[in-house]
Amino acid sequence: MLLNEGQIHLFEHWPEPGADDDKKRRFFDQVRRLNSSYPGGLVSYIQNAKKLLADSKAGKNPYDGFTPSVPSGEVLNFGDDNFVSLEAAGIKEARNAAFVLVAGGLGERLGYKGIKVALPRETTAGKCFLQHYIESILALQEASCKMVDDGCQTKIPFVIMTSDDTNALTIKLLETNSYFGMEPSQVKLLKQEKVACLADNDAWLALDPSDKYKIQTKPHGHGDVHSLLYSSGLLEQWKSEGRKWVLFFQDTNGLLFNAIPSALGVSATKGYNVNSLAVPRKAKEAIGGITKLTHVDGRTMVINVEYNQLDPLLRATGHPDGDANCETGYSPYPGNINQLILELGPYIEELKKTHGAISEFVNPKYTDSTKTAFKSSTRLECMMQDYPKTLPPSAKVGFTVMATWLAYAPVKNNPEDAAKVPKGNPYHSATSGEMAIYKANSLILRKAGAQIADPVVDTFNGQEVEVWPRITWSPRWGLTFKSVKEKVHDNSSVSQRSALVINGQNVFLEGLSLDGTLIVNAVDEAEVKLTSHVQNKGWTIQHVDYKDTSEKEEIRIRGFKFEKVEQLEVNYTEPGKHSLSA
Ligand code: UGB
Repeated sequence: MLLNEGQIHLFEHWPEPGADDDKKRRFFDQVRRLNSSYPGGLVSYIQNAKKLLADSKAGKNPYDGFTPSVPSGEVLNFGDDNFVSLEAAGIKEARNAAFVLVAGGLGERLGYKGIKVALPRETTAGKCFLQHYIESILALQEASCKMVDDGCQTKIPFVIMTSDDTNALTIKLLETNSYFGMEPSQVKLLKQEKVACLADNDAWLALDPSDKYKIQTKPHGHGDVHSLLYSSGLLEQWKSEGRKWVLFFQDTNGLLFNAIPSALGVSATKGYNVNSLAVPRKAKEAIGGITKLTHVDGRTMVINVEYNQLDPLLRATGHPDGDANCETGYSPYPGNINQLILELGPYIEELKKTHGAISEFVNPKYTDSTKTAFKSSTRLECMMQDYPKTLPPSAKVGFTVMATWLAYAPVKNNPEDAAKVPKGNPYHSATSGEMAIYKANSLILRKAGAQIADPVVDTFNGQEVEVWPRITWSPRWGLTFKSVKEKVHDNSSVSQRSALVINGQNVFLEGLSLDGTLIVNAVDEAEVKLTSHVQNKGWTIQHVDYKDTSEKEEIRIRGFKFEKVEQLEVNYTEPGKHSLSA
């Protein structure tokens, strides 16, 4: 098969039969794996590569014939009546959902050595992203079951797509933390395989420079999640259990679950087969733009145009300024945050046709303008948000826009690159990712009626950010705006230098006036009212330089740490009514 596809170079250096037999077997083991993990096998891979490489050499625009325009979608305003009723609709549906986290990427832009889901979401409570995601799914499960009140025993399935780069560390993180409270049977890991690298325009497979019996491989992209789900049989299993929705999300967005209930509510009430979450996008921001594409033949689709392609597409279609902000100060194209909600039934029907194969692209770096040689080997890639590209025009494809402060704060850029981001554009760093949690929680409490002090501005690792009071809570406390509002009363206040951690479901802010650090831990059966003035020296923020190797990497990348000078920590372990008074 390899010879038929013009790959004789793979064998040219082989010695006579009998020599290097173990290495030759190992080579074919790898070939077998590469063949079975790609829809259509290696023959398809090589043929697709030849076509895409020829198109790339010819400078063919993948959007040839398409004109972009600004699509219209659902725009939600946090906390208004529509938002609250959509959240309620979403919570009701959550028991029929399954969650899929794509976490196969190494996060090269962040330069962090471990897996990104093990990073702290914020360092006040110190929980990692994976813990927060699992606790959020469990909170949704509990709230959804309570809402239908039929003694529901449903367990929301949680799939994590890993890769060779992340699989072992993800398993270790789950096992050493008892799956963060989730039943291990609820969690399934699907490992994506890398794909073969391509050495030239003829799609010759590249050999590993350090091992001539090994084909060099690189990641194929998050689009693999569809074929893996299809071949795992999980989709059919979920359908037989009566599930209706599959929610996809990425590794480091600590705000995402603020947006899940209402977005799921939009999917359910609008009957969307595909619903993408979006936020207002700054021109040149490294997130795709959701765009309506109209072909000369009349076809239209609403789809993500990736950040590196939006500018050339706009310039080629009569927008000389390319990817630019409009009078609102934002790009007119909403920013894709790669949180997709797919309706399970139509998703399965589509995958039966495609087997989960997603439209691919290739991005070779050529040595010169003749485009005859590559600087280094390349490979085909695919993106999960390209799923709607193969859908028929009858498919209901929509999107939901929410405020960035509420829904999107990824951790992707290392401190040096973040500091170079154009002024006014988001940093997408560990610093901004953590500060965004405090801002969102402060604004949510404000909207619920509490008096939360204004932020101060400070600079960490060269990034100027707003520092709000360090307020954080477990997902079971504040899953929806309604649940927060029920627990917060007007006369509570938190000063700017304060930190407040709430772990417990029935903790009420009733006249709390906090100036310092307060940590409240309460069992479910305890009903705790925070009614008094709490004052102490609290936790101060210390600057940390990212080059300071005496600090842990997860601290260095955020540029600050807390000095825990004084705090009040209260633990309510007994059922009944309690109140924290002076
Ligand atoms: N990922 C995998 O699981 N496997 C892979 O092979 C590669 C990645 P990046 P990217 O919302 O912020 C995406 O690298 O691809 C996982 C959208 O394409 O962080 O540059 C990886 O672990 C873009 O349109 O992002 O950009 C991570 O969880 C925009 O929406 C996820 O895939 C942008 O994200 C994303 O990988 C965004």
